[in-house]
Amino acid sequence: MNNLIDIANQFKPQGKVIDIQEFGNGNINNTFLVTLDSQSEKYFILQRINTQVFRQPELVMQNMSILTKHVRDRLQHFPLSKRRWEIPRVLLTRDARDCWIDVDGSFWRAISFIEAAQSFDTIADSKHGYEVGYALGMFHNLISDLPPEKLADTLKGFHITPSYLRHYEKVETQRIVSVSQAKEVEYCLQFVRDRQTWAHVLENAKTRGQLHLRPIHGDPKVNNVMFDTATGQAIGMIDLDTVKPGLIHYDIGDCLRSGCNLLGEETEQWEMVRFDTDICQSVLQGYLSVAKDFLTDSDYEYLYDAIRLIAFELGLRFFSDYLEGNVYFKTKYAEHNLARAIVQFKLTESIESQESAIRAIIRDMR
Ligand code: GN1
Ligand code: MG
Repeated sequence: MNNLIDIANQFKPQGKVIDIQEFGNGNINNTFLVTLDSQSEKYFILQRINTQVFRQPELVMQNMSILTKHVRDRLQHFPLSKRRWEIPRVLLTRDARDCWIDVDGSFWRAISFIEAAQSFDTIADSKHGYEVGYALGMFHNLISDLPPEKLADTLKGFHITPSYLRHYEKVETQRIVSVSQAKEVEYCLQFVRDRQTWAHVLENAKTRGQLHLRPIHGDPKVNNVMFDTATGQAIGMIDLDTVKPGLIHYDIGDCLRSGCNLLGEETEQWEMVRFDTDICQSVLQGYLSVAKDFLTDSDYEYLYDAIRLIAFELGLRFFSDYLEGNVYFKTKYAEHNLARAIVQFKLTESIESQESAIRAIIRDMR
């Protein structure tokens, strides 16, 4: 705790640090909420970046600064008339740096806390779904004129499904865990086997020039959308570590795979996992209410595949990590990543079984 207070104090807090608590449930970084004895800014967020995952954390900070500056400039010139919109601010250290490296070599950074706002792990109803879609659409809208080459590639291979497959093939042959859950593991092995060739769908479309790189959020799951506590309106997206050039399809797919699974990605009730098409419709309506102008015909063509693929891909990432001995995602027990993988595979199955309904929703919105 003392150590944490020392680190928090590096970021010139506007008052005395009176409390530091673990915050949120991220799978990669360590996040803390710092409470201050202050009238003006009562809280800020302190994070230790996992440098096993983000090998060049300084580039993560660089992307964050470029993106947040771009959004702030846009909003200054074209303010949103009907709602509040927030983007976290990077807080600087006493020597005006955007990070603090501690004695152990850990990489720390601080960002502002968005007041009078909250996030949710699952979507409650269609109105909530519309707002989640609106948040991602507005996020994309505000950066649609930011050239993607201004952003660094901070996480090579992120959301490139064929790279995850190659990695999977490697760990699958050199499994280091003793596999006790034989039935579940066999289900996952077969599940991946059956979808191996299709998994190239978005990357092939990119190679053919049908889909183009743009700046993306990278991790727009439901609990990264902030809601105003009074109005219930979405007012911003947090967790900007994975901002980088990519396909907006990764974002739309990730938002829908997380939002339309009403049991949430940590559920233990695998058999009950469904992809809710009503919520899908409301999320897409919210998204398109602010994103229609920059979607091309090809973008629409690949939306269904994106939804199916990102659910499959996350399942594949969890499963590979399980086979490898849980080296990437934080886990609470040995089979945690296996359980998470099955949830995503069941969700993928549900998406596949509703393909015509999902395609019809997309078609009717064009
Ligand atoms: C990770 O750490 P968190 O929860 O923000 C992961 C995402 C996954 C997500 C699944 C850098 O995000 O890609 O979708 O877990 N982030 C990284 O919950 O791999
Ligand atoms: Mg994240």
